[in-house]
Amino acid sequence: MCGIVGGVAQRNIVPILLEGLKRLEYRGYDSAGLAVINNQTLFRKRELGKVKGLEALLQVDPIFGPIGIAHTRWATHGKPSTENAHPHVSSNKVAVVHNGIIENHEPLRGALIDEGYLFTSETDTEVIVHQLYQTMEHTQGFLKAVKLMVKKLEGAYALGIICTEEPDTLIACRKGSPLVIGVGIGEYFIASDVAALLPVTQRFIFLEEGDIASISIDKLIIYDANDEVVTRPVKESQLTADSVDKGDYRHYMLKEIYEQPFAISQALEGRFINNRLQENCFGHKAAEVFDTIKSIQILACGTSYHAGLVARYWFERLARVPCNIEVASEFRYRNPVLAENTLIVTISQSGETADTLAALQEAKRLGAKYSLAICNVPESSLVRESDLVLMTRAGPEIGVASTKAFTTQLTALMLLVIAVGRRFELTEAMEQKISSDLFKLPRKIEAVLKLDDQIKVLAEQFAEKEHALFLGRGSHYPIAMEGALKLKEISYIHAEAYPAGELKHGPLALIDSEMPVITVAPNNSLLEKLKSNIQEVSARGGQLIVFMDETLASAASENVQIIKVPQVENEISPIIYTIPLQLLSYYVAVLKGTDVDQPRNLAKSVTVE
Ligand code: HGA
Repeated sequence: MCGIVGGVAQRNIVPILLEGLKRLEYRGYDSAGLAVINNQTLFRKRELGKVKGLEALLQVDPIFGPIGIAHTRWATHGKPSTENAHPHVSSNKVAVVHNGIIENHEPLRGALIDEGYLFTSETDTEVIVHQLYQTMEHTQGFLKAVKLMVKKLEGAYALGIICTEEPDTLIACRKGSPLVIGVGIGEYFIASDVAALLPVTQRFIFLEEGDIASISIDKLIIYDANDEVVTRPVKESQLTADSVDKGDYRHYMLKEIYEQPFAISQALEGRFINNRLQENCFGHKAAEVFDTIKSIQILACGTSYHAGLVARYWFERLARVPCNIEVASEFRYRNPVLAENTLIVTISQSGETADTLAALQEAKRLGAKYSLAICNVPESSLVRESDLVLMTRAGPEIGVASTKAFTTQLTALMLLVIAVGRRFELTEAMEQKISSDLFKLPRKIEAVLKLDDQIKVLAEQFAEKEHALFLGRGSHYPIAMEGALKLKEISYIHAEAYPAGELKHGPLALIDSEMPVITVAPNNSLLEKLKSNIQEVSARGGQLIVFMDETLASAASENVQIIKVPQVENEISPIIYTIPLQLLSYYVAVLKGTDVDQPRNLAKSVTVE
């Protein structure tokens, strides 16, 4: 998604802006640009493609200035092009960078065109800058004009704005899209996430909904949604500039796959005493909420949705807790019926996923009394808007294709199953068993990661394929879905997942010798059923790759390859079987030469609807 960086400094801001943009590249984008003011004159550079293209442009034709704004754009309105790249300007006096969508851009644009404003892009963003310029013509002062202008905007925005008439002031606005202020020494910066600013500060102010900040070198004033001056706390980030480095790994994704043993141990750290889960890890109101609830409604998107699907199996099978799950973007417009005393559980890596946030709002509108967020970013909107929270503690995840965020979400969800399940049919003995299994996870994952070389070889069979099927049963069906999503996301191979029992109801027609069928086959009560499904594929000449428990007798044949997965306890097995599928999609993508960490068309933190 779009990334914003900006700042007012006692030095040339351009290198800080460029470094910030590079640190936001992981979010996914199609073009980049920046604007600075120097001696009351606005200078702007924009380029289609990567930040390094913009950097090259600046080397040939440099610009300088102590105040500026910069942007990586992920197009929503208007194709990726230099003309549509931000910042957008009006009369070469005002410049704006924007993250979000202005829903009423069409009527605003029409009215501005009637007044003679010339539009040079297809974006919704350009209306903001002309609307501001138009307001300034009738208003005293930059800040006052911004306050009046935003009242005309419908939709979501984070904005960074500079203006030659007040060349020492940067204005930042937040409504529906995240924005932070970095507090330097005699300098201030803004960004859509803290990662952009870590080389210049670790002190951050998180703007809240409706905030407008007026920022100059020696003064920061924040106005809240009611136009009252407010003081927002300055928070110290634990992250350092190195936290988001690739280290010796070729891609962030591979680094993050290998970080999973540590990430999961962090997710468990300090949350148990003698194999008993301490419920206060969900927040001080946890016991009161869990005592009241009668069912669970999970809301999430993408990979987080798959984590939720696994959790539904766990909630119902292990603890008999009624559990529903729905894709957030469907839930929010479906006008669903919520049973009384339902706990809304949202799952999002960034905590800024626009659809999930909106679905939570919708659930509250429908009368949901309690909400709980499973999230990786403590300062995020989702965390702020939920009654209870369980942080996944995965650490920064930079690869667009989620890996460690997913397995830590699953770990966190299992903790929730224990906490809620105690009030239903999860016995203390079961809790003890699950807890001790969870603590074995880091070692087990280390063992699974040793399959790396074998999977690298396996990946060679996929590089020329156009389609693949993934099969699983029970709580491993969502793992097959996640495997298919990973392969799609980074290798662009069309992949679909089916519950293995569904195969004969249609997808079996696709099977031929060109179709790889990846099957997740742990040693559980569904194994015999799954074996029959494997036979159905094999009998029709399908190419089977079966990830199977090492303790099982293998039945490899000409068209059935077996990859032995270290033996694992039943309940945590979905977490384990995720790992080889992550490695498979990674190595296929590397062989295909795709942009593994920033796959085409995708964004990391999906902050638009
Ligand atoms: N609507 C703007 C900004 C898009 C955005 O926020 N993407 O994450 C545009 O299309 O330029």
